Amino acid sequence: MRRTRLFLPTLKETPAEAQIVSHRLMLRAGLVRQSAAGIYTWLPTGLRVLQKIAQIVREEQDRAGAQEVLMPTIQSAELWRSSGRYEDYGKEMLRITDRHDRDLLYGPTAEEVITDIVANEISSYRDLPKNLYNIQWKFRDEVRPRFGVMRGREFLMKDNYSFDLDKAGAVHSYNKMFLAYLRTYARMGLKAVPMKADTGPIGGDLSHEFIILAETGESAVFCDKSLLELDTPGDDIDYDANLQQEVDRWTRHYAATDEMHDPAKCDVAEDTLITARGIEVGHIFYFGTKYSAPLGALVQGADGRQIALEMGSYGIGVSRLVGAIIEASHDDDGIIWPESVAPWLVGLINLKVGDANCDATCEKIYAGLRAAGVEALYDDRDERAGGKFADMDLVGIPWQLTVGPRGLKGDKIEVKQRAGGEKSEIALDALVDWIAARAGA
Ligand code: P5A
Repeated sequence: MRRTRLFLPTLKETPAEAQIVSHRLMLRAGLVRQSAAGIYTWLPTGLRVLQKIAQIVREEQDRAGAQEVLMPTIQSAELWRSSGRYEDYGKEMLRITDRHDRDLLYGPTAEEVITDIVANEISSYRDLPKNLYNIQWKFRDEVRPRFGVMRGREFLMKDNYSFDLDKAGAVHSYNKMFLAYLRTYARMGLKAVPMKADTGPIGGDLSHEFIILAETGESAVFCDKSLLELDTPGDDIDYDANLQQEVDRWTRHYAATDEMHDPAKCDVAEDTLITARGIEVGHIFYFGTKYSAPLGALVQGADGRQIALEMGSYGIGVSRLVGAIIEASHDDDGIIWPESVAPWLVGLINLKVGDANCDATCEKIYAGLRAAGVEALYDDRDERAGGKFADMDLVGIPWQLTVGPRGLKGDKIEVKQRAGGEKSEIALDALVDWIAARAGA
């Protein structure tokens, strides 16, 4: 992408309304703009990051055996009356009336919609288990939307729903998601800690929140230090072998959110107990037949009897993750994107636009990167070098290449890595291969 064509409105000043660093940087780096309280427009650069995060989430859901669907944002109130949640959900639910006076709502979550689909389409135990997910906008009329996309009113969530014949099957599905979540966050450069959690309006009695420790987090949490040292399962994960043992490796250490913390049951020595704040980037639930029974999601078992399905639901805050990653990875100059979610892997800075050699060299590198499948942002603006460097750092591009008349005399290009700031000089004719071998590797 050429910077002269890109719609990327960066700000030098710190916006007064932003209280936490991720919100400030998202506005300054031109990722989003607020449209109404807790409602944002995603600008091109922000959208690229959001889509990369969604794609990682998608790949790990697919790997764990879930299948993607797309449910509507607008739901019928009828379904929620059947489950008994229409009144219970309260003011957080945005209620809508259509021209025929029918009650609709903007979905805050989708247990009812998916359970209704399964109730209509699945009738035999032979069709189980099933696990369906979607990545869709949700609306919750939060009392205090704040911190930018961290607590929005409209936000992007990955939500999935598992359907099993019995409790053992449902716990197996739960455990698979537990590990899939750890892998998902690790791929974004995040250490997410699973913690015992309260179930609120979703329900059930088995639940974990996935928490990123951060001072600006909205939740108070308590956990055993050793959890931060555990390795996440690798690419070769076999979901059918050793699943329970792998989950136990995590759950045997004490970790609880504020609501679930019980000092009487916490046996962690004082010097190994972390008392901190955290950002909830995911939340998983097992709630048995809470929705399947009232909505009639029953199947015929092997013995011919009708059995209500055992269900769980699993959420990841996709848009919240953009803020959470920035909270975890930034410095005074701006965002430091992990390569896996960076809007572009490489930034190319032309120090002297108009100089024939600089222009031609940049065009050659830019074309070479494209041919090698490396995404690059080419700053071809005729502006001062200082502003261009500052923008690349602010926007957080992982690898920055600088092409200027002085370096070109020796056929050298300067390469800077955003994380750590390390600089090297690379020979022009080796540059594209050098970058392609490192960036995204
Ligand atoms: C699980 C999936 C649910 O809604 N039903 C379907 C279950 N869980 S949850 O904990 O309420 O939400 C899941 C994740 O969504 C993110 N999230 C938000 N992100 C931004 N702004 C909000 N207002 C907001 N509310 C929830 C969180 O990451 C949460 O873990």
